[in-house]
Amino acid sequence: MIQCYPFELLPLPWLYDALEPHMDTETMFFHHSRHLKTYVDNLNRLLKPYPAFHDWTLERLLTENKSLPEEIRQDVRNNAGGVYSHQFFFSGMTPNSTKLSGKLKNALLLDFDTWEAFYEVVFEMSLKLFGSGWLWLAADRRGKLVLLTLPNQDTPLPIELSPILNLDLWEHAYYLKHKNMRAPYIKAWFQVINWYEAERRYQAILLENALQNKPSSPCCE
Ligand code: MN3
Repeated sequence: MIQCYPFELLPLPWLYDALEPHMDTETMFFHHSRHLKTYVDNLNRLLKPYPAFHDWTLERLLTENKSLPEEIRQDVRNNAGGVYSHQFFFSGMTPNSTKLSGKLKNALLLDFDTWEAFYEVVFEMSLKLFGSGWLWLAADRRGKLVLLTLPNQDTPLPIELSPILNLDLWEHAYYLKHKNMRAPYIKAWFQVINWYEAERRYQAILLENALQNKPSSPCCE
């Protein structure tokens, strides 16, 4: 779905209590209706006086952030990043039971050998991120998987990585239920990852990469 100014608070793909007991109702309510809404409102307020950017998508505001006027550049980066990351995070979770499968499973096992090894790396990286930020599973232009953590509301888009999954590591994502304990929250996230959506995203990235790498003129011998 292509979104431009004025951005809207999109509804969650499920009810606030749908991810219980893994993600609690109160956190989901505040996370969506307060935190995400604030990013949406701030982004609209920032862009309102700049009609030249009203047809820019969230992705473009982030990848071409350096082209924005300096006085709004960092705030747009933070708030467009906040909108993009949260929408991506929420739609990457589901109350339905899904399984890692397909091309993403193959790529993941190629890099990490076993599911357990992948789990350990994600867990450790998420635990180690100091301060607020996100864990991202992304793919590069060749479809190779990349795991990284980024601070604040930064996304992998400006460094030419296409995201597959992300995990919110800001304290507001878990404090109401787990207080200062990040580890049980990371574990809970693994219970609600939408692996079908992750596979759909990965296949879309591979398709786009293939189209971009296609020679522009037909090869004739
Ligand atoms: Mn958040």
